[in-house]
Amino acid sequence: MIKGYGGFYFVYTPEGLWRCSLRGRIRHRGEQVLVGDRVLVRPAGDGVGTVEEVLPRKTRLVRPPVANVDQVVIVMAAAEPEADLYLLDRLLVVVGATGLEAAICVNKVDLVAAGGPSWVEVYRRAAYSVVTTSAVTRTGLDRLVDLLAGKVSVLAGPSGVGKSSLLNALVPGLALKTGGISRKLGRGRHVTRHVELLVLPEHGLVADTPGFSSLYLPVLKREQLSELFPEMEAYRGRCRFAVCLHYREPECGVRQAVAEGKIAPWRYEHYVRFLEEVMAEERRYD
Ligand SMILES: Nc1nc2c(ncn2[C@@H]2O[C@H](COP(=O)(O)OP(=O)(O)OP(=O)(O)O)[C@@H](O)[C@H]2O)c(=O)[nH]1
Ligand SMILES: [Mg+2]
Ligand SMILES: [Zn+2]
Repeated sequence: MIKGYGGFYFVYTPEGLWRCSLRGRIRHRGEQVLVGDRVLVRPAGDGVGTVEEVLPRKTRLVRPPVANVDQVVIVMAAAEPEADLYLLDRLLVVVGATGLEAAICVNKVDLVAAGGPSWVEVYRRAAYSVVTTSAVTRTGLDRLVDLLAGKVSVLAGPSGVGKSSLLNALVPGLALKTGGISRKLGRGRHVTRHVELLVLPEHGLVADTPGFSSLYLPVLKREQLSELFPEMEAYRGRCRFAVCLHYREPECGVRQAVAEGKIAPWRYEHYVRFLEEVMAEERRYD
C-alpha cells in the first residue's frame, strides 16, 4: 500500500496502481493498514479492488508511519544549509538502533569544490554507503537510483537540504513542493503529515518526509552505543578493559585512536554526548 487518500488505499501491483477499499473483516478487527504494508488484493475490475489481508510486517516505523522500510537515507547538504554533523550522527545512531540500514546522501555538491566536503570521507571509511548528488546538475543521481532500487526507503534530514528536489529529479512528472514552502508547514506540530511512497522508475519505493522526527535515542544500553560507531570496532581490542565505554577508562584503544587522528574528533565528541545521555536515561529508571 503506497498511499491512503479519501478513504481509499492505493496499492501498487504488477498491473499498476489499484484503488482499493478495505474488506469489512479488516476494518472490524480495527486493523490498520499502513503505508508500506504488503497486502493481498482481490480484483474488482478496472484498477479497483479490495484489500483482503495485511501480510506480516518486517519493520514498522512510528514517525513517519511506514511499514517494511529497508533503509533510511539521511540527506545532508554540502552547503546551504551547512551540514549538521551532530544531527547526522544522531540520526545514524537512531536508525542503526532501530535495526534499519542507514545510508547518507550529500546533496548540493554543485555548490562546493569537486570531490565534495572533506567530512564525507570519514563516513565512507566508517563503511556507510555515501552518495554525493546535485538535484540541479543531476550529478550522482544514477548512484542514488542504485541505492534506492528494489528497496523501501525513507528520506530523512533537515529542512532545505533538497529531499523533495531529489525526488522530483528522479521521478518524471512528480511535482513535490520545494524551496522551503514545506519547511514552515512541516515544523508545525498540528499539520497533518501526509506520508506516501513514491514509485521510482527502477522499482524502488521511497517516502519523502518533512524530516525524521523521532530523534530520541531508542532505549539503548551504554555498552551498545559504540557498536553504532562502526569505525571504533577496529580499536576496541586495544582497550585494557574487556568492557570499555571508551569514556574515562585508562588505556582505551578508541581514545588512543582519536588522539592519533584515526577517528574523527567530532564523531568521538558526539559519541560521548550520546553516551552521557544514555547513562542519564539509565539512572532515571534505576
Ligand atoms: N544548488 C542546489 N540547490 C538545490 C539542490 N537541491 C535542492 N536545492 C534547492 O534547495 C532548496 C530546498 O530544497 P527542497 O527540495 O525543498 O528541500 P527539502 O529537503 O525537501 O526541505 P523540506 O521539505 O523543508 O524538508 C530549494 O530552493 C531547492 O531549489 C541542489 O542539488 N543544488
Ligand atoms: Mg521537502
Ligand atoms: Zn575503550
